[in-house]
Amino acid sequence: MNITVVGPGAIGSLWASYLHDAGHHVCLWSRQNTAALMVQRDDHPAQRFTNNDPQSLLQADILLVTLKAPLVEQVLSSIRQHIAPEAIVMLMHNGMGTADSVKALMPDNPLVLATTTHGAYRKSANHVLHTGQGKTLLGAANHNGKQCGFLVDVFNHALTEVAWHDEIDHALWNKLAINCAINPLTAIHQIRNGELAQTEFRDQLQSIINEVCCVMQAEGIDAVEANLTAMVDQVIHATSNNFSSMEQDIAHQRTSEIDFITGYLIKCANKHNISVPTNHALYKAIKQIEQSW
Ligand code: KPL
Repeated sequence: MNITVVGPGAIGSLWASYLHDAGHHVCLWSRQNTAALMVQRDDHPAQRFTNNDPQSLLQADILLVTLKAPLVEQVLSSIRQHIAPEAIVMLMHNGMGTADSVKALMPDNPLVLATTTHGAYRKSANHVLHTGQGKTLLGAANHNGKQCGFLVDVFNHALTEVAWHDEIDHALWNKLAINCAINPLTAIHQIRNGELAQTEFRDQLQSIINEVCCVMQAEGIDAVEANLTAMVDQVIHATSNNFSSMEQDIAHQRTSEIDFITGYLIKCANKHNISVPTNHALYKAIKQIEQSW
């Protein structure tokens, strides 16, 4: 298939490389202004990808959009004229809330949402490391997206394990719960994920999870606080040596995904008149840091 990866950061480069190895014709669309980009995955020979070619974009059967959430609307608006109306658009990023703007922008394109637990680390601009095996879930976000179950085979063939989720929102909410718990706290304190296991963070974490759980239930998600707590603890443990993406964004003075993680939670909480003071305080703290730059 013709696949264009829009926003080849760590996860995007990883998928580009595996999809290329699986025999697909993969191109990139990136902020780098060169006609080609080299990507090396782990110790494999570097692969050459066409970059920012409008003709290739027009021929894409699938757009794998791995941009960070705050960039999705802006970048897709800027390239919309080069996207065929039948091209499948797949969003894969932390946080929620971008699907509505993409639906408004490209109402006819099949829209698929994805969440992955694969670990990827960009050692340098052209070198990506696959740091942890994970699972990828795909699901439809609009009517045309429901016809895209075959993508499971396409993506599974490149990088297992991939599954289709009929209620992808449930999976995205569970990931949002993890990100609400881990990302702002590690960013504010500039600590590794594992440090959240210290007793000093226990009450705050519990309060974050309790608020997220109430909002999830109001959104019709079958959430149980004890299960969310166990899931967050498991991720803190499994990624204890990692710095979260928000910790890294704040450390490098880059705009974080807070509006699409805690910000999205707060929007939903407001809709249901649920008060979420702990998450609100974390949201404000991150915004204050970003505004101080
Ligand atoms: O998704 C993550 C992130 O850093 O954004 C977690 C799961 C917290 C791993 O670090």
